[in-house]
Amino acid sequence: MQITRHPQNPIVVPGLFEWRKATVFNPAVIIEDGKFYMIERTAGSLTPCKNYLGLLVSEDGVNFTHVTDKPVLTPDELGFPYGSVQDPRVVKIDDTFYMNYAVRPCAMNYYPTGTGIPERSFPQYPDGWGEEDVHWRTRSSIATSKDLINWEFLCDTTPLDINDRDNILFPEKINGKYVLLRRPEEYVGEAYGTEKAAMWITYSDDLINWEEPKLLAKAGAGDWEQKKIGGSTPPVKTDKGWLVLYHGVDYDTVYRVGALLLDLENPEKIIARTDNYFMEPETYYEKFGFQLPNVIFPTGNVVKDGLLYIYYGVTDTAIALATVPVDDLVEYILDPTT
Ligand code: BMA
Repeated sequence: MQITRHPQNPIVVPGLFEWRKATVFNPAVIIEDGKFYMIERTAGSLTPCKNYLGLLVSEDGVNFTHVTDKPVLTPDELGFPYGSVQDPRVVKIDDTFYMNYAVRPCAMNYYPTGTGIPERSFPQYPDGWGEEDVHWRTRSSIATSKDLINWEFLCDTTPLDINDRDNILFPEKINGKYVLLRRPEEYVGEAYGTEKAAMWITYSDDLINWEEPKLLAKAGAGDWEQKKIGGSTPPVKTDKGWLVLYHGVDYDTVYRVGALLLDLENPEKIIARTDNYFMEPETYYEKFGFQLPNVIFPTGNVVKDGLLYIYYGVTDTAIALATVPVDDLVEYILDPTT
């Protein structure tokens, strides 16, 4: 199996507008009317690291330009004037776009060290912001749109008192229900059946009320999943099952990418899973960056002409593209010796 990194990588970089002059990363991507639309996570500064979402468009999936010079979603609009909106994932069901995103009600200050997770401090904010523990945790939510530009809050998909990100909707209902992946950070220990933060799955009739989640996939025995795993990209429907990319984090905070194949009718059933990662930080732009070294973090994937376009944040600094024939990746998950 051959993963091809695009020679123009990183294809989207910071700059141009105040709200994206420090970093851009972890984008959602969807094809609509034959064009590629990207929703980027951005920051204008690291102190505080307040993140916004911007919208870009491309004819070829490689060369992107902004649809608007303003963010399409800000923490302020969501009711968090000092917050941070992060890691969008977009699907379209019927005529509506649904975007999962993570929110930190208060943004932290980040001081990169060049060696791993940046040092952090907690800014002082007015009006009681930052006084409650939940203000510094990450919750996840869904917003809806008809045009990808105007977004409206729909619901929170996680309890507000835990850290829960990597929430990802399936692009269609299964057996009449909406299906969502989650990654509740605190659901670890004997009672939860997993020692490390894992991928969970949940269902809803109306997108508002979600069932108790069920454990879907735990961190495997491989060194690359030492700390935790989480879902990465919206599931892609293939003949052989739902293709889901996921990330694993090791003790050195290196982020790598593996994949799952889930049963089309019963997505709780894992048909196959890569024992090992199939992508890891290799190139300069994947290893060295402004924020966090050795991070590749896919959040968007689309299929065009049989090719899976994988869009991923690199070092929380820029956005890169890799492609692979979708059938080759599926065959690889089913049999890594192919
Ligand atoms: C994860 C998320 C991602 C980020 C990654 C590396 O926990 O916050 O958004 O890209 O860490 O910092």
